Amino acid sequence: MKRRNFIKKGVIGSVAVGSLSNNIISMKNSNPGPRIISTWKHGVPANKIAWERLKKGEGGLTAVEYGVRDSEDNPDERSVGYGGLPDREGKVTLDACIMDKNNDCGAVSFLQNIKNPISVARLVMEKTPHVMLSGKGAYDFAIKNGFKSMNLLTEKSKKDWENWLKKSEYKPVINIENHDTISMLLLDEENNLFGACTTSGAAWKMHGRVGDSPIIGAGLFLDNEVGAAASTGLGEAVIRTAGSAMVVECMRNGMNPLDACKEVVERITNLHRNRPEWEYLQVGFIALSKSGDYAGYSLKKGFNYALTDKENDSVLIDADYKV
Ligand code: SD4
Repeated sequence: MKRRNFIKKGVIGSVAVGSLSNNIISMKNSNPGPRIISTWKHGVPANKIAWERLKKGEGGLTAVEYGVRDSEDNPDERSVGYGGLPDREGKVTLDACIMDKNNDCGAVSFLQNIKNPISVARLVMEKTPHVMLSGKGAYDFAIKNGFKSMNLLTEKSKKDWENWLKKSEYKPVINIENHDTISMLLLDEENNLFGACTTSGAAWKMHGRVGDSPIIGAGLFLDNEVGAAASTGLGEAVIRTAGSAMVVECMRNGMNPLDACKEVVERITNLHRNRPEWEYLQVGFIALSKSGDYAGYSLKKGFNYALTDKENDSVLIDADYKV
């Protein structure tokens, strides 16, 4: 199906607003107004902040940036930014990326001692000819642009790391107390898409390990003609399947967001069923189409995501799951 036809079908073929329980809403028209979805329960306050920024006219990019910064700033969110769980050497290393309606994007990976990697990612996008800066290069760039260096390892995270060292067993917990990487997708009043994703990555990873979250196409992808998708969970599995890009591509080929997420989770399942990490593997996707349809779907139970729009003041939705 040609791209234009697909988009048109999404508009003409849609029906009245459905219920939240079936995880997908079909829109009455092509301008559903602003809509924001983001992963996990920390998406609830993050969406509120993004929504306020959007309402003030600050634009979709600033809205997603400051939305996810809420999780980066919060030391009680143990898998994003300040207070995130460290790698096996006790270092907190951060990954983030951001993308706008024009496919412009910026990312940082393996960044240490800077609290807001998402804002550094935005600057990479706006001030450099590159898409991603990593490690010391990303840190130096941040410092040069006015970011402050700080210790991101809180006492709480240090204690958890010391406990982990006793067994030193690497088996990422499936849903870490229901909070995890934050990925946010936003559709603005003009039907333009924006996205952001930020994390401290898998706890107890090897030093230097980079996950899916800063990789455009893996942790986050959007095509302003089709839709946007983002992931959470075991990054290696998402990278192996180019997860978020594939969700968007499935939408381009006519699938609704829920079916697109299911299709990619199915591919991940088939690839990993016989691998040792299957035992602890969890991946989840959120997707938002150009016409405002949205969904969340995960491999295993426990994934949820936040929705904010004119009718929903940041509600938490349990995602459907495969097994
Ligand atoms: C990663 N996807 O680094 C991220 C972290 C995450 O559950 O979402 N973990 O693999």
